[in-house]
Amino acid sequence: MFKKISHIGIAVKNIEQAIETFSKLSEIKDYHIETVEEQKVRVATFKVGESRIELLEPTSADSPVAKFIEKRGEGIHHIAFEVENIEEEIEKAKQKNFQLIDSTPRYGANNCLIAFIHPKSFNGVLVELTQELKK
Ligand code: CMX
Repeated sequence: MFKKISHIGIAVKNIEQAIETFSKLSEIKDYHIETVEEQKVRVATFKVGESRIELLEPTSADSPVAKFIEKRGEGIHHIAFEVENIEEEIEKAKQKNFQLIDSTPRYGANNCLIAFIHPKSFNGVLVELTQELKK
């Protein structure tokens, strides 16, 4: 079962500019940036209460986020739900015939294991399952 909304990922062309805009709008000044090589993105994370906003800038032309921006423009890219045990949730989603993009978890931003479910499986919304790793 999903525990909470972990974060919303937003595809942006220019992360510095998006950070400035989101800081101005939210009045949240704290954030951190990291690069997730495997996903070919630079991620700026803002903590907003119990959840986060992740601004995603592609690091190469073949990044999934670059393709998304090319096809659909900037905007909401995915919703991530926190789960207790990602492998169990992947198995359950498979058994319920959801189309898994990742059938084994990968490493994502913010010290998490992640796995994506195809937007065709859920009304055009790309879903990320995420399990926080203990620090
Ligand atoms: N949300 C909603 N729809 C999306 C989408 C998204 N994020 N990305 C693509 N689509 C749509 C496409 O527009 C396309 O729609 P149409 O069929 O109507 O044209 C459809 O999904 C299928 O696209 P596709 O050609 O099969 O596949 P793409 O090459 O566009 O890849 C996807 C789509 C979701 C499989 C790919 O982006 C993927 O594997 N994503 C998971 C990894 C990822 O997104 N990583 C970046 C974030 C990492 C992080 O947060 O750490």
